[in-house]
Amino acid sequence: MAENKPGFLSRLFGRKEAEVAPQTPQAGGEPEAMPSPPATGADDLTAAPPTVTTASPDTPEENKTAPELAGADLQPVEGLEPEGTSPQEPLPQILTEAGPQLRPDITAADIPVSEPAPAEVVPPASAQPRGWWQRLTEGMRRTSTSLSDSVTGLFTKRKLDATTLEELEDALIQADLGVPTAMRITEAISAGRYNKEISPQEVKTILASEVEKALSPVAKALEVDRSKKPFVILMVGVNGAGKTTTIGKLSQKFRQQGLKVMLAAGDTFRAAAIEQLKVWGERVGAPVLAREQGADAAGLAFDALQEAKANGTDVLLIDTAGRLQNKAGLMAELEKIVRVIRKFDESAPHATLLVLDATVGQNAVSQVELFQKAAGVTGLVMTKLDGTARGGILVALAAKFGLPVHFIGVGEGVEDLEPFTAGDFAKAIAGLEATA
Ligand SMILES: Nc1nc2c(ncn2[C@@H]2O[C@H](COP(=O)(O)OP(=O)(O)OP(=O)(O)O)[C@@H](O)[C@H]2O)c(=O)[nH]1
Ligand SMILES: [Mg+2]
Repeated sequence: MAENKPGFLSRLFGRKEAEVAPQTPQAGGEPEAMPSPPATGADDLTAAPPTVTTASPDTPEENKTAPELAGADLQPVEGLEPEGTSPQEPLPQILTEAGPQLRPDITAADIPVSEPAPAEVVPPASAQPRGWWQRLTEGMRRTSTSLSDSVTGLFTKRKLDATTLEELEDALIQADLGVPTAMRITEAISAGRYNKEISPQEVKTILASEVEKALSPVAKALEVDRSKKPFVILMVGVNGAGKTTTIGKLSQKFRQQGLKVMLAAGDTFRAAAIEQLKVWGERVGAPVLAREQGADAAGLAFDALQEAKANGTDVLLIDTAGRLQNKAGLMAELEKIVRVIRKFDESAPHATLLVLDATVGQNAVSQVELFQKAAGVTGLVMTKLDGTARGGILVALAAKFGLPVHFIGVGEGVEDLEPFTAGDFAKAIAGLEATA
């Protein structure tokens, strides 16, 4: 239950690696190639049939195919231009709160939650987890692996000389803060203190203040523009980053704000991914538009927009398959999804959120670069900051790209998504106690 959860910051920097099981490919690791679906032709959708709603024809052929094998034979869509939603294409299945047809082996119980039952997905304020500051303060006490440990260790009973400063700069770079920021922080620490004693507390304070300065410009809330109906959010990222889970968490937040939410199961590559989103939809009380495995993701996104518009949805969240940023064919497919969405609404997607796994460190830089190029990323969400995270990379990303950071994920439960705030994050990095 929420009441027993550890504090936010203890999960942010204090847990051992063994306690989480990050699935994201590491930089330099052999990427898992994502199979592509057949090009069913959704790009030319200006002539697509209007609204596709609740029809859900059986597709025995597809269903006979084992999920893993079905996708493996499929080719990337490079060079293929689709020709509109084919009438033969199976129609999407709209699931409602009342009657989702879930796979029997995957149930809502399989998704870790900090909330009890789907019926209580919009809990009253009193049922919320402990307050932000309480969780923050408790979390700080358990912080053991933050950057401050290595940084402040350097300064115990030592004067601030050139060697110490160099070591400090190295530690900051090791912590993924990026060379320019590491240099700036070192300069700020040395200013007026050269050859003098400096206390670990002073170092922490300056470090936190410099990190906060670097992060403040990017700490921006995700604003849902109510004049856009639906407000379309596209989730992108590499395999296992936390896209689907974050969709579930975000949906819960939107539902709590009284918004009508709809989900689109745009990861059509794996049957399990579709089922996973359906379970989240059931949990948070949001209908899920899904097609069978192998369906065209762009066509599905288009239909989801039509449906969302027709039924007065406030926020449409579109899931996508995980893809490695260096796989050109798969990135082209993402471009296609965006292109098709824009055929319906030029201003959409209104937010394209890149979900970054905090455990990957430096690889996040190329993820931002290439996903931004393909999909026009508008904001970041960093997940798994409760694991052995390398959250320092956010500082480097802020300096290099200046993209807004909206949320951080600090657990697998539905409530474990916190708005990103520069000061708190900076204190977590520096190992400072939070102040209420
Ligand atoms: N500890 C922790 N685990 C998380 C967090 N966010 C997601 N996860 C877990 O990470 C795993 C992958 O999450 P998914 O949401 O399936 O990731 P995805 O990006 O949709 O993955 P693909 O669809 O395979 O590309 C799941 O086991 C999640 O529970 C987080 O903030 N903290
Ligand atoms: Mg997913």
